[in-house]
Amino acid sequence: MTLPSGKSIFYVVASLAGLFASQSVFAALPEPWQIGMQPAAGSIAEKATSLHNLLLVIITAISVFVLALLVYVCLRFRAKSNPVASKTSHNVVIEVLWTVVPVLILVVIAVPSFRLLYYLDQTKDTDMVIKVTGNQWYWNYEYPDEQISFDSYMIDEADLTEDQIRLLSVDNEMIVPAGSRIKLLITGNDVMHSFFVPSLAVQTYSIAGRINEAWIDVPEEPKAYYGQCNQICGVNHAYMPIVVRALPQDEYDAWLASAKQEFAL
Ligand SMILES: [Cu+2]
Repeated sequence: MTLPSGKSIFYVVASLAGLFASQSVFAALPEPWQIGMQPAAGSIAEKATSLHNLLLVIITAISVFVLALLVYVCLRFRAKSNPVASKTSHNVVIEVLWTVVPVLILVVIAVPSFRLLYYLDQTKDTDMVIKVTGNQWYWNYEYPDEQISFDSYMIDEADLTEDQIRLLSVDNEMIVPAGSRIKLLITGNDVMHSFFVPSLAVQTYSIAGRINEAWIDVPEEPKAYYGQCNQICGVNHAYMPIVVRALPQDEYDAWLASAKQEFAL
């Protein structure tokens, strides 16, 4: 028996890794048993993820500290080991500490938090505009500069093809050029909906008679970003998913040419 060469082991590992990663390479969507957030796509999502990671460290440290204090107090000051209770009612040092330390922690949280809020509040240097309208129970995408508009319905489970995803795939996806920055004008036609694509870190209410602005940075690689309506909007709320598909510029141009035939306003 010959031992497998380093090269062939590499190929086996690489192809296995490819097998497991294939879905996540081309798509950002929820995975079975997922615990963490979806991989961040675009500058807003990256900043949101790093704030989330910072908060996770802080809240974990606080929780562990409080738990340790509780355990210590339960053991040290129980009746058996501390028969004569202390009569202390004030301690200036401790009171200053438990006021100042939480204030400092809140300041540490507030600075990156406000920075992120202001960052995503300002829509700057966008390449194109897409108007998103929530309906019971589908989305409509309008590209005002291209004079096209189309509805996007979920594919029924019975009609799914092999490469489509149950409850997430749609008939007409929101197609965008990879590597672009897009301004979203989000509105509604009936009840409230919410346009939510976790990997792109966009979650904005869709409300009739009101236009909410948001923006997304679409990364360079061609990929599909899956999302769902995130505001209970009636009996089919769970069946109005969102697919934002980033295509290379030439494929986007080809799609746009055919869309102008099919979806002209
Ligand atoms: Cu909904």
